[in-house]
Amino acid sequence: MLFSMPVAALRWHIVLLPQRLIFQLRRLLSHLLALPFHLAHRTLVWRFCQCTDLWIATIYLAAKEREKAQKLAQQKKAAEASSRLSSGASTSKKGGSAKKSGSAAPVRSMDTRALDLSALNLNPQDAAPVVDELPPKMTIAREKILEEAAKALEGKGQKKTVSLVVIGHVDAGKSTLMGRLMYELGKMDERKRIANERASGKIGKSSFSWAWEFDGTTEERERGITMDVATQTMMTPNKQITILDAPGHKDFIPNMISGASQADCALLVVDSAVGEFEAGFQRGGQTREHLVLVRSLGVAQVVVAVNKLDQVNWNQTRYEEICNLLKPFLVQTGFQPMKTSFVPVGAMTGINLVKRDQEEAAPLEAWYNGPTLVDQLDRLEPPSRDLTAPVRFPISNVYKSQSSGTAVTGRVCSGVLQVGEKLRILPGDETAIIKSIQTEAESLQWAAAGSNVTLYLTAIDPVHLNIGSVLCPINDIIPLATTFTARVIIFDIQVPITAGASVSP
Ligand SMILES: Nc1nc2c(ncn2[C@@H]2O[C@H](COP(=O)(O)OP(=O)(O)OP(=O)(O)O)[C@@H](O)[C@H]2O)c(=O)[nH]1
Ligand SMILES: [Mg+2]
Repeated sequence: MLFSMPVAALRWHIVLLPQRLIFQLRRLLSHLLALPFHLAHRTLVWRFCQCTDLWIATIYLAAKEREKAQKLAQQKKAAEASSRLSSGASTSKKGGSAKKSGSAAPVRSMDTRALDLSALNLNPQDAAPVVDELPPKMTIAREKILEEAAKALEGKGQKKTVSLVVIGHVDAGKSTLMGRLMYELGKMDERKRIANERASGKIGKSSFSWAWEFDGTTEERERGITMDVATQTMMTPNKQITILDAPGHKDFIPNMISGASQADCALLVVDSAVGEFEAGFQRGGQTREHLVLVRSLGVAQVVVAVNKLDQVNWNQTRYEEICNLLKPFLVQTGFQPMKTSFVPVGAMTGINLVKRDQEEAAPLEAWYNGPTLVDQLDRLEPPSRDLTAPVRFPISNVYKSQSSGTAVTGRVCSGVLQVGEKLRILPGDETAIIKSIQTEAESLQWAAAGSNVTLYLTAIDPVHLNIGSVLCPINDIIPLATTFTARVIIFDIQVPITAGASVSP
């Protein structure tokens, strides 16, 4: 393409221009010769001139014809190339969102440098090759995954994984507690701490600086409340814990439920300040509501962090009062006393999270010598996981990432899945292929029951992916049902519900 113009110009100067000059010279010569003999040899000379003209014109036309033929051949070649390209484009459309994801995995590679598309007047965008995406293949035998997953469950060679939803009344200090814990465990560095402290101070929200580790959106930071579940991973001596920091405000209960539905255990944070604990624990308070919700979603173990004890001067009586109010309610909600534990903490100052050797911890040290919060979390036991059952992956969130395409997040409830596996999306008839599996920390080849992961999918249009849909194996889908039994939890109602009453979801 770059060289086609100079070559054409060169051809014109080297071949055609001299020919035209010769043509003009011969014409002049023939006229000069013809003049003296004009009358006598008029016919003869005229014919000679005509012949000369014809000869030169023939050469000129032949050159022109050759040039035209070459151009036509190029056009034909380019048209063939273009039709091959458009057939490539239609193949990628079949792949649905795969093309839109913009991920770099070209299916066809065509050497466009060899093609001269100039004659087609295509602009560069039209001529660009359409990038298609080859779905990855399954590479690991199912038996091998099952073997490795079983080893991980037993904690052989690696830490057991547990997911933990952080719940409690609004402003109990959930995000502050988790942010500070990240710092104490070395997951948040000093630079980040200082940056959060400065930036939160600038907008007059310095008391929320620890919470900023989890409250990441501008709106959350400006309003000083958590609105959606934020996820991070932390390591305790024996466990790898996925933290799901849920919102406490009642407006965001659906988001809290989405977090709780992905959790094995719960960390309930309560504010020990006088009047604050009571506000969360009374009817309609989120301490009560969250506990009922997590239990009904299958969570059986709960750690209660009694927070903000600095506000009551680390008063032991207040701590015990709170524990005594909560214990019967926990039993009533369905938590076994064996599976509940209590720990006094000061989230802001980091007291009794990982250690309590700070000066400010002295009043607590005077009456408490039990485990720290991390000790308690390290004792959480993951529930049994059904590895051999068919895959069930309820979608908690759907989004489109610029680099990797369509993504769904959630927890593998049962079975094992791997990169390259084709899954059915229920309800509906659509299928998708797993392009990659990600956790917060790493990229995986496979994931097993109990893992909270992000699946990047290919060969699916994102319109078919909805929160609440379930991914299943294509040959082992959730059976269809015409009736089902639901357990409905009713919180505050004004009028009693009677048989036959119509309800809206
Ligand atoms: N005095 C004192 N204040 C605390 C402590 N922990 C948290 N706070 C304050 O409590 C307020 C609320 O903290 P957050 O961490 O945002 O509370 P939250 O439970 O995450 O709130 P939502 O997620 O919106 O329900 C902030 O102003 C914190 O500074 C503590 O140990 N002592
Ligand atoms: Mg919060």
